[in-house]
Amino acid sequence: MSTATPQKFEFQAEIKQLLDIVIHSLYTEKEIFVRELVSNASDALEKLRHTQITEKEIFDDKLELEINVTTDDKAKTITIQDFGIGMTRAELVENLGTIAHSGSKQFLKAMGEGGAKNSNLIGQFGVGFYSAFMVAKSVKVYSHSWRGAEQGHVWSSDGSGSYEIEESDGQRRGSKIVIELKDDCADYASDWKIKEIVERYSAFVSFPINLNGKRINTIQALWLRSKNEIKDEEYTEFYKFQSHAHDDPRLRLHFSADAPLSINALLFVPKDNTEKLGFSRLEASVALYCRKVLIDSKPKDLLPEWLRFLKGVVDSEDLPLNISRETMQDKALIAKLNTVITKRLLKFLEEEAKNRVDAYNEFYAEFGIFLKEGAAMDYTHKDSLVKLLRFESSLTEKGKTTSLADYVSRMGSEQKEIYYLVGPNRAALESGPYLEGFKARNLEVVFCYEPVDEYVMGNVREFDSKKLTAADHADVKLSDIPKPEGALSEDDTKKLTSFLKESLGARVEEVKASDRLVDSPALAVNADKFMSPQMRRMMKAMKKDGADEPVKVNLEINPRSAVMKRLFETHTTTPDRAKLVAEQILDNALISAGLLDDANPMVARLYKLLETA
Ligand code: FE6
Repeated sequence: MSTATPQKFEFQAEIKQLLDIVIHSLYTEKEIFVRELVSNASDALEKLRHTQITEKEIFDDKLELEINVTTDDKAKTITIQDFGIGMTRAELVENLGTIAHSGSKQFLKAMGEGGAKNSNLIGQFGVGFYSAFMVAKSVKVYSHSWRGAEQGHVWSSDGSGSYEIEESDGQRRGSKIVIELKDDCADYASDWKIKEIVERYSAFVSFPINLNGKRINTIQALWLRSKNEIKDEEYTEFYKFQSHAHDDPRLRLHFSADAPLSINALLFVPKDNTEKLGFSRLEASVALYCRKVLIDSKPKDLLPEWLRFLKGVVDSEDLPLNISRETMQDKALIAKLNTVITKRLLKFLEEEAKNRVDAYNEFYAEFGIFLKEGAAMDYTHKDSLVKLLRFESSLTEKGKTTSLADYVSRMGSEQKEIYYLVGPNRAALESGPYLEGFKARNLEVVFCYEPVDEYVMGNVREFDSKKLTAADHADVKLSDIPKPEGALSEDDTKKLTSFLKESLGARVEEVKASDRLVDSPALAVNADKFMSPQMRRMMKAMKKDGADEPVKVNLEINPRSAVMKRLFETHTTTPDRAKLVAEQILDNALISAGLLDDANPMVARLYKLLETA
């Protein structure tokens, strides 16, 4: 049979169907044809590299292992050329023209099973070449096999149902795919557009890619190289490239795993938390790759929400390129990746916290809020996350922090709970009335300064089997300490608390003698099981229902304080004035608790008291 004249072939029915599906289901992502053809070229080069090791005779053996992309906006063509293993005539026919070619049937099946619209499918099954017909009026494939004895050929088709093959002289080794673009796809003949697409999807292909003679991929897939060969500057350069960042990374984690999944990951924590600076909420931006080819630059479920501050790359060979958020199987695979990577990252942070305390604390000051979010919301990793939290406390110096584990190690044997107070800053908590009872008993209190802390502590609930307890809550029971001299007797105290309850009426749930006051005359403790003062403030700020209901507080008084002793004397002699004082004491306590909504009545009353002072 002579092959010198063009031979015409009909596409098999299955191929027509395949072409049809590719063209019609992926038309929203036409640009991926570039990724597919570049991936094919890269695979062909990789195969040649292997062949060079085992075979002596290679056609055109001096050629560089590189990919050349050229565009011609006048002729409306784009050409992708590789010097890889190339195809013989038989291979050209076989690779395209027969459905026997392994991937096609599976591909059709997968597309039918909900994979349509998924551009990753197509590379997976080795049918990426077909995507060229989304943008092509006609496609010509010039190819010469690495086997020297072969002739070169050109395959051509307009994708409508048939193709031709004829001999072609003067071919270099490898394949050259020339696409004559449809009129409405002429964009793909523009240099900048192709540059953008190649940089997006194929930036880490290991062979040089030249676009119109200029090298465009200069950054390596660092995550696949071994750690001890990589310099800090290379990591930084990679981080800046990958994350479009201008800062230096604060922390990095480069690791690989083989079981249960093959993973190569390179993760970075940036210098600054931009959410804290008031920028918008971060989006997941650790990109997912399979063997250096981008699958998704913002995969939503690859990492938990609270890790949205991470940058970098996860590459897994085990991913089917047809990964989809729809199928159960793939969801499970991503979930598995998620767990493995999150666990590894938590282990890394734990090591940092232990071995590089200052760096960890600086990281925590910037990004700790995300760990708190995780501790409160992510039940799977809660325990590891709570260990990573840091707080100031009544026993730390200002600006120094403690872990809950260290707090627990300092607890006396009779202490059963971990106490915390939420307030705007250290000074406010130290001068408020709540701390003194704990101080007098040598009980450490964790200080929380962020509005979310209330919510976090409430959700975390316990650490190391010890309950986290708000030190300003009515349920806190403190042990007896010896009563100092000169306090009101128990009887007199009873009389005074009855008087106060009578005077204050519905404004208080209960009035009682306090076991937690040392210096202050009185304090208000939150008696609301469901709403803390901080929550109430937040709800008021958001104008939520329920925030306007009267607060439920207990008033606790200090029978040792001069104010109370004096009030006890006057409550029988000048009851009207004593009633005003009682109300003033309650308002003072509410101010300290951050629960006084309207100061005007208090100011008016104070003037009244001052009149007779
Ligand atoms: C995909 C054209 C059929 C090689 N190099 C490159 N592409 C390749 C192969 N493919 N298959 C092998 C393909 C075509 C037709 C399949 Br017709 F590009 N670059 Cl070795």
